[in-house]
Amino acid sequence: MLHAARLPAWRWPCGVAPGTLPASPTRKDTTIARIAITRAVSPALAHCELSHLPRTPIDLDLARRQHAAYEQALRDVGCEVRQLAEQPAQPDSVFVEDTAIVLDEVAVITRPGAVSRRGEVDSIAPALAAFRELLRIEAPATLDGGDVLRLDRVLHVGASARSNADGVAQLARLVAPFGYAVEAVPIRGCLHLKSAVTRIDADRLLLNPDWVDAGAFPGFHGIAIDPAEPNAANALRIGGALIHPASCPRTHDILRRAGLDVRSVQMSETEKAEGGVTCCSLVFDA
Ligand code: CIR
Repeated sequence: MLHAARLPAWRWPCGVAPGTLPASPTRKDTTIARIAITRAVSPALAHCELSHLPRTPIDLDLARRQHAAYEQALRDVGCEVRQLAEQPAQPDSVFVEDTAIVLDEVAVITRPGAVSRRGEVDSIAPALAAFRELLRIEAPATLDGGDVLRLDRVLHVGASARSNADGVAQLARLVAPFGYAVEAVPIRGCLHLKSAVTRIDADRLLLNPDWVDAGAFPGFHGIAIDPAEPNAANALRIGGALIHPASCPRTHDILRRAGLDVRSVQMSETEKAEGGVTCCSLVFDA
């Protein structure tokens, strides 16, 4: 049930002015809304970081239309979408997932592994400060939100090219007081842990067994993607629905046969920038 009326007044998308939103979280409120923070596609998206894909032309207008449809899919599954202003100097800034880890109790502002992405965090922090106490990953640590898979009270962190051992150790120290354990997970051949595995319901994971071992997640049953769709393991679970890229129809069939409510979204242009469905939002209960 959504009771958005009890939330702070909404004043974006012209940028977040620190101080215009409440300085401290109001966790005692009994009302709950599911918030999805997104960011408008940067006009510089074509200059994105690429690790595993060759650079191919990105249609910016199509990227923006697809992003709008993605935001509509978030609304359709019950989210209140709050879009941050575009960052023209930050090509990858649509991928807000990498800038923060939002837990029930606190939010951790990350220090992205790609130097070109460090400027993305400054405007995420005031946006999240309306809802959570903020903690920060500090140099020399690096951590991308796309590497953090929360499974109940365990935060699994991909040992990727973006998240270093200092990042894992700092995260562990920051969240231990709130009852979370942190575990590093080896990955291979992909950008982030959540490129390789995401949670699809209470006890099942969707994974690409070429990129991560199911044995890293005891107590969870792994469903393998269709091998013809290596990027299919990145699914965004919200409530009982699963937002999933339209580029992976074979895996949709697997998921539907497994009883899941799959919501297909076209993501071709952000996929060329190595982004998936989880990357484009930070979803949490207010
Ligand atoms: C990058 O390489 O950082 C971006 N081009 C893609 C980031 C995708 N984010 C994610 O998987 N969480």
